[in-house]
Amino acid sequence: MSFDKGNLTQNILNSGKGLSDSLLQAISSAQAILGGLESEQQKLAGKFDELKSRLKEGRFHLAVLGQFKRGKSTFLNALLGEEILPTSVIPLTAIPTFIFWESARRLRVVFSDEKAPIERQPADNAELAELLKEYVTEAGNPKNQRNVSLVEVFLPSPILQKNVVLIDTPGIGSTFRHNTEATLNFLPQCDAALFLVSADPPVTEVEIEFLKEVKTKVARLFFLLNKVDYLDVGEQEIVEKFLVDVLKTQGGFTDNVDVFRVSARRGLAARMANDQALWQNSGMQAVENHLIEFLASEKSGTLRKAISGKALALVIEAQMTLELRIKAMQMPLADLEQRLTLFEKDLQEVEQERIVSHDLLKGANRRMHEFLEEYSAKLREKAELYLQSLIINTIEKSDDAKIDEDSLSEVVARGIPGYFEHEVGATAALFQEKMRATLHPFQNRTNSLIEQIRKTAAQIFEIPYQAPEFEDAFKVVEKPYWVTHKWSSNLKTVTESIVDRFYSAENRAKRIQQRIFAQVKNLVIQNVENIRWPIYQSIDQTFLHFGSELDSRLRDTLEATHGAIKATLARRKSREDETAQSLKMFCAADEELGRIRETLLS
Ligand SMILES: Nc1nc2c(ncn2[C@@H]2O[C@H](COP(=O)(O)OP(=O)(O)OP(=O)(O)O)[C@@H](O)[C@H]2O)c(=O)[nH]1
Ligand SMILES: [Mg+2]
Repeated sequence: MSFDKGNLTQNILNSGKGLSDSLLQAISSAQAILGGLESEQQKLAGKFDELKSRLKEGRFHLAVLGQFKRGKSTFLNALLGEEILPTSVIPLTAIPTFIFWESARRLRVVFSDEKAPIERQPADNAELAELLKEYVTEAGNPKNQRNVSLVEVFLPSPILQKNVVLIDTPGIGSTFRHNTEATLNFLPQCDAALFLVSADPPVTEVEIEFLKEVKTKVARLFFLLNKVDYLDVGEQEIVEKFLVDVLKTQGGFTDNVDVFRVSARRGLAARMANDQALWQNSGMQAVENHLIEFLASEKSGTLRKAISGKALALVIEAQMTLELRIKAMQMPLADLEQRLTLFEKDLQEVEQERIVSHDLLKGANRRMHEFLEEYSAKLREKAELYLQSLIINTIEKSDDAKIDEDSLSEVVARGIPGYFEHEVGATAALFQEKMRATLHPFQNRTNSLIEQIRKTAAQIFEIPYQAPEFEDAFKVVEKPYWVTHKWSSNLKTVTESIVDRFYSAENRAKRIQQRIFAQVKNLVIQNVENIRWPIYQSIDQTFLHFGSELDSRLRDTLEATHGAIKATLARRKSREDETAQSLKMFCAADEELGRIRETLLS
């Protein structure tokens, strides 16, 4: 315990030094006060760390999407005011690139295989641009042979300081379909997406199809009509009207569609020449204002409200622990002993309930595994039927004599990624929901035990009762694994048996079909296993994490109530003379927390 009243104000001032943000300051002050007290307060002080990092993490994720060569990378360079992202007249960006704010330039390349990420600190933007070319472009990294899964760029660019993360994505519709899949997978984490189309041609079928998928994944979608420098104002109006019509009639957009007309190229030139009029004229100013100023600050406002509420709940909880200590110090010793005995009787009941809950949790874990096995068996059956139907359709369409195993293998190999990519997403979502539903009652039970302990403590020791704020203990352990997953889709080359030659064309086709079917079976087994095994592990880890999280919450509550009272009693018995001093200190801390509470409420 290293807290004294004289240092209190200094402590608070120091903790908030250099922070202009009042919420961050209130959080840091509460943390500083609690950090100098007993273990139950120190634990609460630690919980403020998470709030601090969530404040910092609450960045606005904005992805730029569109068909290849629409000018996505040029647009982002214009926003950044630097020529960093590679741009070209041929399809270029092959890897999603995330751009974050940081005071020094840095590059981080993350791989989809076992390789450790690469970190670089380029001396200037030119070096950074060169490095990026090596990893994110089709020319530097053809067909993604380096197995890069994403690239992170850290830059001291002013726009990023507005708590925005910009994401450059590979253009859709080029020959690299795997890049489109990669883009679709991270979209749910984006707060908004900008969809770039350009005047030449206005909008294509590929874009409309892609948009339909994007629409289901991103909450806010905006359109940029880029390259308007090719058109005069009259033509721009015609193209914009055409775009809006197509989005409404074919893209399924019913509400108003936001379209910004820009010339990213002029915008970039404006930034390079520091020409404000040209920046305004290029249409970039309007986009910047709308997206970054308005949307990002809206998000940050909502986040701050939520965090301020959580900080308040923690301060209130801390005050309850302080008041319990204060009461235990002020009460006559005999009285304190008596009330403690009463409290302990009640706690025995809580312990019984905790044990029962643990046994029930084990049963739920077992049942979840049984369900997974049944589910996987069905998945195998379904996948096999699907792939068989692909083969049968192909055979039916071709002449029996001309059927060859290589082209049938091709059909299967092409069908597998799309099919399993979908199944993996659906399966993961299903299990996540099922686990959440299963675990929810356990969380409720633990929460009511915690409430019971606190209510009893408040009643017996006559302090005001404060209802705690409960966090969700459910967390799926395991990262989404479908992003980087490679599907096995290659059938082993089958050398046509010599015997086949003696069969009629029809029988020969049948024999080929049988052989391919047998291999499809093996492929299905492998691929379903790729889905089943991570989920199998995730179930166990999630249950384990959940069980220990609930236990530790219960332990913390017991420590903050029963533990604190017992410790005070023991200290009073051995060092009664120190009590007066400690009492003063706890009262001062309680008072300061009261002031912070008022700030958070205002
Ligand atoms: N005229 C004109 N050209 C532009 C504009 N914006 C981009 N371009 C050009 O369009 C070409 C493609 O630009 P990029 O920024 O590489 O396009 P991208 O969408 O990132 O392309 P991918 O990465 O391949 O998907 C380049 O030659 C740019 O200079 C613009 O506003 N006007
Ligand atoms: Mg690009």
